[in-house]
Amino acid sequence: MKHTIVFSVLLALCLRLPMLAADEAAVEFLLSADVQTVSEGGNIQFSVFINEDVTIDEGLIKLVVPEDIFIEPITEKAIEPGSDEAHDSQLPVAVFNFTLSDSILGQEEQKEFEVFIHADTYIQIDGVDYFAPDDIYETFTVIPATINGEIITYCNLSNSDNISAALKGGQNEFNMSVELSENGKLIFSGRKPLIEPDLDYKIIITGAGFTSAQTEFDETAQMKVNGFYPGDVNDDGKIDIFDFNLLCSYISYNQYDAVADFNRDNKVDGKDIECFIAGYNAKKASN
Ligand SMILES: [Ca+2]
Ligand SMILES: [Ca+2]
Repeated sequence: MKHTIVFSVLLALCLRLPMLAADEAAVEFLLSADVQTVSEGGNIQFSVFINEDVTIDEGLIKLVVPEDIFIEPITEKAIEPGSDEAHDSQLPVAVFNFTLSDSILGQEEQKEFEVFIHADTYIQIDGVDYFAPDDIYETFTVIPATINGEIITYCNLSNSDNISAALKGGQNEFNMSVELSENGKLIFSGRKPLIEPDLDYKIIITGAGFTSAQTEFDETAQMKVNGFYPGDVNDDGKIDIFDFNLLCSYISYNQYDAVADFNRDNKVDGKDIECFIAGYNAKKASN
């Protein structure tokens, strides 16, 4: 009797083993990211798939992520016993959403990272555990976050000479570049620095012949800077008769000075008077 039981157990094992081996060979774990390139402060999603149709009894899906680049990442998803989750190759067994810190790169222009499936990862199918190999990974590239916005100029400019933009928060000031877009809009842009949450940040625009302007930094909105008015020749923050007299004297003496060349066409002439009037009126309307 005892021998019969032992024999039966062995027979059962023999019948089962080849089947397990076949199954184990067939279950493959796959990892994919929704984007290949992500900005500092941006989001990236990783999905773990099984290559074929399975019903999972239970399991644990775990990732190995680079240190200090994601904000409070949750890297484990348990599939509770008795879940009986049906999956096919299109439906991920686990999805992980990560937010990148906004200060990963320092001065580097970009950097590549890898996320692995942790070797503790397993799924149980029909009572059998299938572990993930430890060499399944996905790469992604982090690039700097940038900020940009439009500077309203009240008259059409030929170039962006002698115009500066900066992002300022507390004692920190970061220079932005300023350029004219193809459709003639004046745009400031630059790399987004590490934003300290307890500081207020402003975009500040200055330029020869213009009143300086500033606007609250708001990365969630399309920023527009108003108040960069042409016409302040003597740089006292006002646009008045003194500026107009200076402008007229430059024109009548045929003299060039960048402070009176509001439209940046390298001439001081009637077009700058038009800019002056536009700036004067816009400033007056805003008061
Ligand atoms: Ca003035
Ligand atoms: Ca001009």
